[in-house]
Amino acid sequence: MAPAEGFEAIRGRVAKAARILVLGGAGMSAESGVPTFRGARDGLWARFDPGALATPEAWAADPALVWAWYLWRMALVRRACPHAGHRALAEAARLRPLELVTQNVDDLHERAGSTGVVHLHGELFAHRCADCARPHAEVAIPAPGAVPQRLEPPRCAHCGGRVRPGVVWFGEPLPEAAFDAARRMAAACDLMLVVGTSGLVQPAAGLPLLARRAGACLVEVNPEPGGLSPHMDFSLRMTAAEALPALLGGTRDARASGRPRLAFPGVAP
Ligand code: BV8
Ligand code: ZN
Repeated sequence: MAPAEGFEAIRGRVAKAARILVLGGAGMSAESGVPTFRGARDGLWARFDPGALATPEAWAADPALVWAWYLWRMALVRRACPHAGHRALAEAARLRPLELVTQNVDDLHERAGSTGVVHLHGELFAHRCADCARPHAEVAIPAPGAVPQRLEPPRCAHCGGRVRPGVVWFGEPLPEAAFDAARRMAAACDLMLVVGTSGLVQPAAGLPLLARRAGACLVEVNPEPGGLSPHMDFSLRMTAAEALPALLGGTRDARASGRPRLAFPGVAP
Protein backbone atom coordinates (compact mmCIF):
# COMPACT_ATOMS: atom_id res chain seq x y z
CA MET A 1 0.00 0.00 0.00
CA ALA A 2 1.54 3.35 -0.98
CA PRO A 3 2.25 5.63 2.02
CA ALA A 4 -0.39 8.22 1.10
CA GLU A 5 -3.06 5.51 0.60
CA GLY A 6 -1.97 3.93 3.87
CA PHE A 7 -2.26 7.24 5.62
CA GLU A 8 -5.78 7.73 4.25
CA ALA A 9 -6.71 4.24 5.45
CA ILE A 10 -5.54 5.11 8.96
CA ARG A 11 -7.25 8.48 8.86
CA GLY A 12 -10.44 6.69 7.79
CA ARG A 13 -10.17 4.31 10.76
CA VAL A 14 -9.68 7.24 13.13
CA ALA A 15 -12.63 9.12 11.60
CA LYS A 16 -14.91 6.10 12.05
CA ALA A 17 -13.83 5.35 15.65
CA ALA A 18 -16.63 5.72 18.19
CA ARG A 19 -14.35 6.26 21.20
CA ILE A 20 -10.66 7.15 21.01
CA LEU A 21 -8.18 6.84 23.85
CA VAL A 22 -4.82 8.57 23.47
CA LEU A 23 -1.87 7.22 25.47
CA GLY A 24 0.93 9.79 25.48
CA GLY A 25 4.60 9.55 26.33
CA ALA A 26 7.57 11.88 26.46
CA GLY A 27 7.69 12.12 22.65
CA MET A 28 4.38 14.02 22.82
CA SER A 29 6.26 16.92 24.45
CA ALA A 30 9.48 16.68 22.42
CA GLU A 31 8.41 19.23 19.76
CA SER A 32 7.62 21.67 22.54
CA GLY A 33 11.28 21.53 23.52
CA VAL A 34 10.89 19.26 26.55
CA PRO A 35 13.59 16.54 26.47
CA THR A 36 12.37 12.94 26.34
CA PHE A 37 13.27 10.53 29.10
CA ARG A 38 15.62 8.32 27.12
CA GLY A 39 16.55 10.53 24.23
CA ALA A 40 19.93 12.16 23.73
CA ARG A 41 20.72 14.50 26.60
CA ASP A 42 22.71 17.70 26.49
CA GLY A 43 23.49 20.63 28.74
CA LEU A 44 23.82 20.79 32.48
CA TRP A 45 22.16 17.47 33.17
CA ALA A 46 23.72 15.46 30.35
CA ARG A 47 25.73 13.33 32.77
CA PHE A 48 22.73 12.21 34.83
CA ASP A 49 20.43 9.29 34.01
CA PRO A 50 16.78 10.34 34.53
CA GLY A 51 15.97 6.73 35.42
CA ALA A 52 18.42 6.98 38.32
CA LEU A 53 17.37 10.45 39.49
CA ALA A 54 13.60 9.75 39.37
CA THR A 55 13.76 7.37 42.35
CA PRO A 56 13.13 7.49 46.12
CA GLU A 57 16.73 6.30 46.61
CA ALA A 58 18.16 9.33 44.76
CA TRP A 59 15.90 11.61 46.82
CA ALA A 60 16.99 9.99 50.09
CA ALA A 61 20.66 10.16 49.08
CA ASP A 62 20.72 13.76 47.82
CA PRO A 63 17.42 15.69 47.96
CA ALA A 64 19.18 18.93 46.93
CA LEU A 65 20.41 17.34 43.65
CA VAL A 66 17.01 15.80 42.86
CA TRP A 67 15.12 19.00 43.73
CA ALA A 68 17.43 21.07 41.48
CA TRP A 69 16.85 18.62 38.59
CA TYR A 70 13.09 18.95 38.93
CA LEU A 71 13.34 22.74 39.26
CA TRP A 72 15.31 22.75 35.98
CA ARG A 73 12.60 20.63 34.34
CA MET A 74 9.89 22.94 35.73
CA ALA A 75 11.80 25.88 34.25
CA LEU A 76 11.96 24.15 30.83
CA VAL A 77 8.25 23.30 30.88
CA ARG A 78 7.30 26.82 31.99
CA ARG A 79 9.10 28.17 28.89
CA ALA A 80 7.70 25.50 26.57
CA CYS A 81 4.50 25.99 24.54
CA PRO A 82 1.95 23.37 23.44
CA HIS A 83 2.35 22.45 19.75
CA ALA A 84 -0.14 21.68 16.96
CA GLY A 85 -0.48 18.09 18.19
CA HIS A 86 -1.56 19.20 21.68
CA ARG A 87 -4.03 21.64 20.13
CA ALA A 88 -5.41 19.03 17.71
CA LEU A 89 -6.17 16.69 20.62
CA ALA A 90 -7.90 19.45 22.60
CA GLU A 91 -9.98 20.49 19.55
CA ALA A 92 -10.93 16.91 18.67
CA ALA A 93 -12.08 16.17 22.24
CA ARG A 94 -14.57 19.04 21.94
CA LEU A 95 -16.14 17.40 18.89
CA ARG A 96 -16.09 13.67 19.62
CA PRO A 97 -15.45 11.10 22.41
CA LEU A 98 -11.68 11.31 22.87
CA GLU A 99 -9.92 10.75 26.19
CA LEU A 100 -6.31 11.41 27.12
CA VAL A 101 -4.02 9.38 29.38
CA THR A 102 -0.43 10.58 29.66
CA GLN A 103 2.79 9.30 31.20
CA ASN A 104 4.09 12.87 31.11
CA VAL A 105 4.24 15.13 34.12
CA ASP A 106 4.12 18.44 32.23
CA ASP A 107 0.99 20.59 31.82
CA LEU A 108 1.18 21.12 28.04
CA HIS A 109 -2.11 19.31 27.31
CA GLU A 110 -3.94 21.45 29.86
CA ARG A 111 -2.38 24.62 28.46
CA ALA A 112 -3.59 23.56 24.99
CA GLY A 113 -7.14 23.33 26.38
CA SER A 114 -7.49 19.61 27.15
CA THR A 115 -9.51 18.79 30.27
CA GLY A 116 -9.78 15.63 32.33
CA VAL A 117 -6.25 14.53 31.39
CA VAL A 118 -5.26 11.39 33.33
CA HIS A 119 -1.66 11.72 34.57
CA LEU A 120 -0.38 8.21 35.31
CA HIS A 121 2.98 9.45 36.64
CA GLY A 122 1.87 12.53 38.56
CA GLU A 123 2.34 16.21 37.79
CA LEU A 124 5.50 18.30 37.88
CA PHE A 125 3.86 21.32 39.56
CA ALA A 126 1.86 19.37 42.17
CA HIS A 127 4.54 19.70 44.87
CA ARG A 128 3.75 18.05 48.18
CA CYS A 129 5.36 17.49 51.56
CA ALA A 130 7.38 14.26 51.54
CA ASP A 131 6.36 13.66 55.19
CA CYS A 132 2.76 14.78 55.68
CA ALA A 133 1.79 14.86 51.97
CA ARG A 134 0.20 18.30 52.29
CA PRO A 135 0.22 20.15 48.97
CA HIS A 136 2.84 22.88 48.83
CA ALA A 137 2.00 26.23 47.21
CA GLU A 138 3.81 27.88 44.34
CA VAL A 139 7.57 27.41 44.00
CA ALA A 140 9.66 30.27 42.55
CA ILE A 141 10.90 28.98 39.17
CA PRO A 142 13.99 30.72 37.73
CA ALA A 143 15.16 30.55 34.10
CA PRO A 144 16.61 27.12 33.22
CA GLY A 145 20.16 28.54 33.05
CA ALA A 146 19.83 30.01 36.54
CA VAL A 147 19.02 26.69 38.25
CA PRO A 148 21.99 25.57 40.37
CA GLN A 149 23.30 22.00 40.31
CA ARG A 150 22.00 21.46 43.85
CA LEU A 151 19.35 23.32 45.84
CA GLU A 152 17.80 22.45 49.19
CA PRO A 153 14.06 21.76 48.64
CA PRO A 154 11.59 24.08 50.42
CA ARG A 155 10.17 23.04 53.80
CA CYS A 156 6.54 22.23 54.57
CA ALA A 157 4.85 25.08 56.52
CA HIS A 158 2.84 22.55 58.49
CA CYS A 159 5.38 19.96 59.64
CA GLY A 160 8.77 21.18 58.43
CA GLY A 161 9.24 18.18 56.15
CA ARG A 162 10.97 18.51 52.78
CA VAL A 163 8.77 19.41 49.80
CA ARG A 164 9.08 16.84 46.94
CA PRO A 165 7.95 16.89 43.30
CA GLY A 166 4.39 15.61 42.79
CA VAL A 167 5.54 12.85 40.43
CA VAL A 168 5.60 9.03 40.65
CA TRP A 169 9.18 7.78 40.97
CA PHE A 170 10.39 4.38 39.79
CA GLY A 171 9.49 1.88 42.47
CA GLU A 172 6.47 3.93 43.60
CA PRO A 173 2.93 2.81 42.84
CA LEU A 174 0.84 4.73 40.31
CA PRO A 175 -2.00 6.85 41.76
CA GLU A 176 -4.80 4.29 42.13
CA ALA A 177 -7.60 6.49 40.81
CA ALA A 178 -5.56 7.48 37.75
CA PHE A 179 -4.53 3.93 36.89
CA ASP A 180 -8.06 2.58 37.47
CA ALA A 181 -9.47 5.28 35.17
CA ALA A 182 -6.84 4.53 32.53
CA ARG A 183 -7.66 0.83 32.58
CA ARG A 184 -11.40 1.55 32.30
CA MET A 185 -10.78 3.86 29.33
CA ALA A 186 -8.47 1.35 27.63
CA ALA A 187 -11.10 -1.40 27.98
CA ALA A 188 -13.84 0.88 26.59
CA CYS A 189 -12.13 2.49 23.58
CA ASP A 190 -12.38 1.11 20.02
CA LEU A 191 -9.22 2.86 18.87
CA MET A 192 -6.10 3.75 20.84
CA LEU A 193 -3.57 6.30 19.57
CA VAL A 194 -0.20 5.52 21.20
CA VAL A 195 1.83 8.71 20.79
CA GLY A 196 5.53 9.23 21.55
CA THR A 197 6.34 6.41 23.94
CA SER A 198 9.12 3.82 23.87
CA GLY A 199 6.77 1.41 25.65
CA LEU A 200 9.41 0.56 28.27
CA VAL A 201 7.73 1.74 31.45
CA GLN A 202 5.28 -0.47 33.26
CA PRO A 203 2.49 -0.74 34.09
CA ALA A 204 1.60 2.09 31.61
CA ALA A 205 2.96 0.08 28.65
CA GLY A 206 0.38 -2.63 29.39
CA LEU A 207 -2.55 -0.35 28.54
CA PRO A 208 -2.36 -0.80 24.73
CA LEU A 209 -2.40 -4.58 25.21
CA LEU A 210 -5.45 -4.26 27.47
CA ALA A 211 -7.19 -2.20 24.77
CA ARG A 212 -6.24 -4.73 22.11
CA ARG A 213 -7.68 -7.60 24.17
CA ALA A 214 -10.89 -5.58 24.34
CA GLY A 215 -10.92 -5.38 20.53
CA ALA A 216 -9.50 -1.89 19.95
CA CYS A 217 -7.47 -0.91 16.86
CA LEU A 218 -3.97 0.25 17.88
CA VAL A 219 -2.28 3.11 15.99
CA GLU A 220 1.23 4.23 16.97
CA VAL A 221 2.61 7.69 16.21
CA ASN A 222 6.39 7.62 16.64
CA PRO A 223 9.30 8.38 14.28
CA GLU A 224 11.05 5.28 15.68
CA PRO A 225 9.88 1.71 16.33
CA GLY A 226 9.68 0.73 20.01
CA GLY A 227 8.64 -1.98 22.45
CA LEU A 228 4.97 -1.71 21.50
CA SER A 229 5.41 -1.58 17.70
CA PRO A 230 4.91 -5.35 17.14
CA HIS A 231 1.45 -5.07 18.73
CA MET A 232 0.27 -2.18 16.57
CA ASP A 233 -2.27 -2.45 13.74
CA PHE A 234 -0.63 0.60 12.20
CA SER A 235 2.54 2.55 12.93
CA LEU A 236 2.89 6.08 11.60
CA ARG A 237 6.58 6.96 11.45
CA MET A 238 5.80 10.62 11.98
CA THR A 239 6.09 13.09 14.83
CA ALA A 240 3.20 14.03 17.12
CA ALA A 241 2.95 17.60 15.81
CA GLU A 242 2.82 16.33 12.19
CA ALA A 243 0.52 13.35 12.58
CA LEU A 244 -2.14 14.42 15.11
CA PRO A 245 -3.49 17.47 13.22
CA ALA A 246 -3.51 15.38 10.01
CA LEU A 247 -5.24 12.41 11.65
CA LEU A 248 -7.74 14.43 13.68
CA GLY A 249 -8.46 17.20 11.18
CA GLY A 250 -6.44 19.89 12.91
CA THR A 251 -4.70 22.89 11.52
CA ARG A 252 -1.78 21.22 9.72
CA ASP A 253 -1.72 18.38 7.25
CA ALA A 254 1.14 15.89 7.34
CA ARG A 255 1.25 15.66 3.57
CA ALA A 256 1.93 19.39 3.45
CA SER A 257 5.16 18.67 5.24
CA GLY A 258 6.37 15.71 3.20
CA ARG A 259 5.07 12.22 2.63
CA PRO A 260 3.86 10.32 5.72
CA ARG A 261 6.06 7.35 6.53
CA LEU A 262 4.03 4.30 7.47
CA ALA A 263 4.88 0.90 8.79
CA PHE A 264 2.46 -1.99 8.76
CA PRO A 265 3.48 -5.00 10.84
CA GLY A 266 5.01 -7.48 8.45
CA VAL A 267 5.23 -4.97 5.58
CA ALA A 268 8.60 -3.28 5.07
CA PRO A 269 8.06 0.48 5.32
C1 BV8 B 1 5.38 0.49 39.76
C2 BV8 B 1 7.63 10.46 36.51
C3 BV8 B 1 4.82 -1.01 41.49
C4 BV8 B 1 8.94 10.88 37.09
C5 BV8 B 1 8.04 8.32 35.42
C6 BV8 B 1 6.52 -4.57 35.44
C7 BV8 B 1 5.34 -4.26 36.11
C8 BV8 B 1 5.30 -3.21 37.03
C9 BV8 B 1 6.45 -2.45 37.28
C10 BV8 B 1 7.61 -2.77 36.61
C11 BV8 B 1 7.65 -3.81 35.70
N1 BV8 B 1 8.90 -3.87 35.21
C12 BV8 B 1 9.66 -2.89 35.75
C13 BV8 B 1 8.91 -2.21 36.62
C14 BV8 B 1 9.38 -1.10 37.42
C15 BV8 B 1 9.26 0.26 36.73
C16 BV8 B 1 9.59 0.22 35.27
O1 BV8 B 1 8.68 0.17 34.42
N2 BV8 B 1 10.86 0.29 34.94
C17 BV8 B 1 11.26 0.32 33.55
C18 BV8 B 1 12.35 1.36 33.34
C19 BV8 B 1 11.70 -1.08 33.15
N3 BV8 B 1 7.94 0.79 36.93
C20 BV8 B 1 7.70 1.48 38.07
O2 BV8 B 1 8.49 1.61 38.96
C21 BV8 B 1 6.31 2.09 38.21
N4 BV8 B 1 5.78 1.73 39.51
O3 BV8 B 1 5.32 -0.36 38.93
O4 BV8 B 1 5.07 0.32 41.07
C22 BV8 B 1 4.47 -0.90 42.92
C23 BV8 B 1 3.22 -1.31 43.34
C24 BV8 B 1 2.90 -1.25 44.69
C25 BV8 B 1 3.82 -0.72 45.61
C26 BV8 B 1 5.07 -0.28 45.17
C27 BV8 B 1 5.41 -0.36 43.81
C28 BV8 B 1 6.39 3.61 38.19
C29 BV8 B 1 6.83 4.09 36.83
C30 BV8 B 1 6.72 5.62 36.77
C31 BV8 B 1 8.09 6.24 36.77
N5 BV8 B 1 7.98 7.70 36.59
N6 BV8 B 1 7.87 9.65 35.32
C32 BV8 B 1 9.64 11.92 36.25
O5 BV8 B 1 9.12 12.27 35.16
O6 BV8 B 1 10.70 12.39 36.69
S1 BV8 B 1 8.26 7.41 34.02
C33 BV8 B 1 9.01 8.30 32.79
O7 BV8 B 1 9.11 7.36 31.72
C34 BV8 B 1 8.25 9.47 32.19
O8 BV8 B 1 7.00 9.70 32.77
C35 BV8 B 1 8.05 9.03 30.73
O9 BV8 B 1 6.92 9.53 30.16
C36 BV8 B 1 7.93 7.58 30.96
C37 BV8 B 1 7.84 6.62 29.87
O10 BV8 B 1 8.86 6.85 28.95
P1 BV8 B 1 8.42 7.37 27.50
O11 BV8 B 1 7.30 8.33 27.69
O12 BV8 B 1 8.18 6.23 26.62
O13 BV8 B 1 9.67 8.22 27.09
P2 BV8 B 1 11.00 7.73 26.35
O14 BV8 B 1 11.97 8.85 26.43
O15 BV8 B 1 11.36 6.36 26.81
O16 BV8 B 1 10.52 7.54 24.82
C38 BV8 B 1 10.15 8.69 24.07
C39 BV8 B 1 9.56 8.16 22.78
O17 BV8 B 1 9.12 9.28 22.00
C40 BV8 B 1 10.57 7.42 21.90
O18 BV8 B 1 9.97 6.23 21.43
C41 BV8 B 1 10.82 8.38 20.73
O19 BV8 B 1 11.06 7.69 19.52
C42 BV8 B 1 9.52 9.12 20.66
N7 BV8 B 1 9.59 10.47 20.09
C43 BV8 B 1 10.64 11.34 20.13
N8 BV8 B 1 10.29 12.50 19.53
C44 BV8 B 1 8.98 12.34 19.12
C45 BV8 B 1 8.54 11.06 19.49
N9 BV8 B 1 7.31 10.61 19.21
C46 BV8 B 1 6.47 11.45 18.57
N10 BV8 B 1 6.81 12.71 18.19
C47 BV8 B 1 8.05 13.17 18.45
N11 BV8 B 1 8.41 14.42 18.07
ZN1 ZN C 1 4.47 18.38 55.95
